[in-house]
Amino acid sequence: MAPQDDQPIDAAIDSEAQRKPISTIVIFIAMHTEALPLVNRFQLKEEHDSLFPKGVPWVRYHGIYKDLHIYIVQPGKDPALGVDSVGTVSASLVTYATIQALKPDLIINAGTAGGFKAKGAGIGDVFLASEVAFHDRRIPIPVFDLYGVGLRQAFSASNILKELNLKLGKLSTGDSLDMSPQDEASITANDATVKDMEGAAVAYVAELLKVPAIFLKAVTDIVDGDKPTAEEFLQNLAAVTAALDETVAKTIDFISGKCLLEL
Ligand code: FMC
Repeated sequence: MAPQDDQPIDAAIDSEAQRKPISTIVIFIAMHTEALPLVNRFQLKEEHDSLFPKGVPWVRYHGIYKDLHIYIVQPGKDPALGVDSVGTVSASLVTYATIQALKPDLIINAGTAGGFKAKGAGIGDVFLASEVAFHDRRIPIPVFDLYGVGLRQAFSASNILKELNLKLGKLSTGDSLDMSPQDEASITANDATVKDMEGAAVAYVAELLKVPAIFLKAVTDIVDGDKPTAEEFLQNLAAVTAALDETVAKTIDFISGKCLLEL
């Protein structure tokens, strides 16, 4: 393991920042379906100012809830194909632009994920990620191999974990919904319980710019089950999104009035 990779991001955030009340939260969500219940719940309004470059499909909602500025950002629809811009490339771009523009105290990457029943995941479970890594960046050269895996600790939010009774698990990220045999071997090596397409990319940017990030992932499909992933994902998306919405809302309530140290 590369020395810089196992340093918890908490250590990179100065203690003064950890003690001041949290005031701005960015929630990065890849799919519109996942974001909509939260936009409605917190009565967030879409903002169309010049914070993001002109012409990009990125979407930003904002509102004030209790003492918090809440932003939900999405990569938006692919300009050519009209589908949500899921995956690591757009996730990292939007996370970068959002941090630069809004300087949030905390990033929450909320979304759906595939879960491994052998590791205790069931449909509708919401996991808090303890750490995140990539499973599709294979570079079999010493040290580059570790760079490819890109293991990073999530901000440790042990009180959120306890208070909301969430499951804790490792998250593995790749740019495919399905799982090739090579991906499977890397996911096993990553000891992951959940698998998504954005988490490790968000973690990379958050670490670069020293913003704490937590990852809330709701299980839409069982990767080591017998149903085809795409079918199971689409079938469960609406119901699981409701579970995710509940968890994110409770997380926001818990965060209100607290500082990073208290999470
Ligand atoms: N594998 C990878 N990603 C996902 C998944 C799975 N079994 N289920 N749900 C997801 C998430 C990804 O992060 C994407 O944003 C979206 O849902 C699927 O395109």
